[in-house]
Amino acid sequence: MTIIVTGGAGFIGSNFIFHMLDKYPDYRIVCLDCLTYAGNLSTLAPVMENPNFRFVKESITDREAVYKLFEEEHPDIIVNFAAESHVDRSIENPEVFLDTNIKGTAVLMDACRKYGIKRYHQVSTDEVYGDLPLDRPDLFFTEETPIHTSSPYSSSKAAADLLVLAYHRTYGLPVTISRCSNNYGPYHFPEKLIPLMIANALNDKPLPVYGKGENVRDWLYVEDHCKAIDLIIHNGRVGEVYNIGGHNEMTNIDIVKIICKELGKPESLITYVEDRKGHDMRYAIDPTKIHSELGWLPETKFADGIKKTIKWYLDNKEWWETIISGEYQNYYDEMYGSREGMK
Ligand code: NAD
Ligand code: TDX
Repeated sequence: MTIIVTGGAGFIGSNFIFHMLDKYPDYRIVCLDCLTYAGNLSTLAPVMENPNFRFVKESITDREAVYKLFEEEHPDIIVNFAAESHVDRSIENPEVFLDTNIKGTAVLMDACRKYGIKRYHQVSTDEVYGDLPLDRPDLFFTEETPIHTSSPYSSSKAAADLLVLAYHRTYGLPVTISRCSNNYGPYHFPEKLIPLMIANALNDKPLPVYGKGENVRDWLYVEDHCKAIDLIIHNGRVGEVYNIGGHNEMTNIDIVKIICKELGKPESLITYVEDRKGHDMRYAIDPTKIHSELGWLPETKFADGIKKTIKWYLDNKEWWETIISGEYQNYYDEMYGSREGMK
């Protein structure tokens, strides 16, 4: 079995590669990643010497390079993690999101049509459903919830999902889609809420909470997401969408306070800043389908997962300190420097 994992030098893709190489020692895993600011080759250092692993530095938007890779590897399965993934960046500059997230998905599926494939799996997000109101805790996203996006990021992911379903109906491509809630865990890029707060708290820097911090996200430990995708590519029904989430809703402010407490840092570091434009209020997944069809359930409780995650950031300071000391600093200054409260 040969699996091409795109975006495998990023947060979830790298965790997925580790999971697959560990669980299936006879599988060949090929990582296709062009190493944007979010891709980090040092993350893959533990598997670089593994004879069942190959890294290829190309973009999923490069048709020639993608076709060449298919000719060389004859993959059975494609798992597409490669994407521009940060909502705030999409608000500043949508174009690259359209290019990678939509065109890149089409190029990969064209290669699947041309060379034949057992399964194309699209890693999508709960953000394609838009948001839920805070005063309706009885509402959850199901696979039938209409697509209703808020940001250029979620719109580009939704467009890709629609293309994937269209390639299934029009060309009979054997596809599956998973829509997961917010992940956390090792190798999470420090622009995202949890690692950003851990890094800032450790450096005694302000902790920028957007708006009132009352927005709700449904957090899932990254390993549980990887296990769900593993189940879907092996046992999921072709043409189907599977929601992934563990009923672990928390407000942003509660998350930041937990991080302060775990690190022994004062809550006075918390700084309320200008809100994200179009900020989604609440995400909450109903995972009934993946549970009843594939037997998936999350294994890591948030109380344990956040401790493991914080320990990982403490034990791997070099990984994130290298990131935040480089080009990322310009991004941080641009994104936060002008926000009231952070000047
Ligand atoms: P990430 O930003 O950490 O990693 C993205 C990876 O894709 C990087 O290694 C980057 O170099 C690579 N990449 C970007 N453009 C590329 C291109 N044109 N060609 C090849 N590689 C390219 O993202 P992540 O958080 O690991 O998310 C992975 C996937 O999961 C994304 O599709 C995202 O939409 C989805 N997702 C993420 C979350 C989350 O909470 N992080 C939740 C649900 C779904
Ligand atoms: O500095 C911050 N302050 C803050 O209050 C940052 C970076 C975020 N936030 C808030 C915004 C959100 O309500 O925290 C929440 C989480 O923000 P992000 O970590 O940027 O994640 P989110 O926007 O929820 O999107 C994530 O989950 C769905 C991923 O980045 C997406 O790729 C995924 O599809």
